[in-house]
Formats: sequence, structure tokens, C-alpha cells
Amino acid sequence: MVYWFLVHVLLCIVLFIAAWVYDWMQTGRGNLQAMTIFIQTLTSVSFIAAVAFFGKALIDDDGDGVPDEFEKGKDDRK
Ligand SMILES: [Ca+2]
Repeated sequence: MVYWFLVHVLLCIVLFIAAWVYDWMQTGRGNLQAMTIFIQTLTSVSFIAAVAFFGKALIDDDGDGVPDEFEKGKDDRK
């Protein structure tokens, strides 16, 4: 599920850049306003926090398919 979300986000970023380049080629000039908003979004606090969260969620040391971040507290209940 984490991988699916990451692939989805990456696909959207690649799609945006591809569409932006296509628009540049079609109109002859880059849409700097759209690119500025795109860069602002990528460097926003919430996006950085999301990337950090998914980076953590990808760590699964015991290999049971459940990210270790989501297993926190599980051992306490035993
Ligand atoms: Ca695990």
C-alpha cells in the first residue's frame, strides 16, 4: 500500500514535468508560473513531512510485510 502511494505520487510528478515540457514545446515558452507553484509544492513542509513519513514506512526489518513504524506498540500489548 505504501509502495502504491509512492508510485502514484512519483507518477504524478513525472506526468506534470512531461506535460510541462510538452506545453513548453507547443507554446514556445515555459510556463514559469506553473513551475513555480510546482516547486513550492515539492518543497512545502507538508510534502517534506509526507516524504519522511513514507521513507520511514518503507523500513521493514523483520520482513513480515508490515512496516516497522506501524508495528510500534504492538510488542507492548503482548
Ligand atoms: Ca515488520
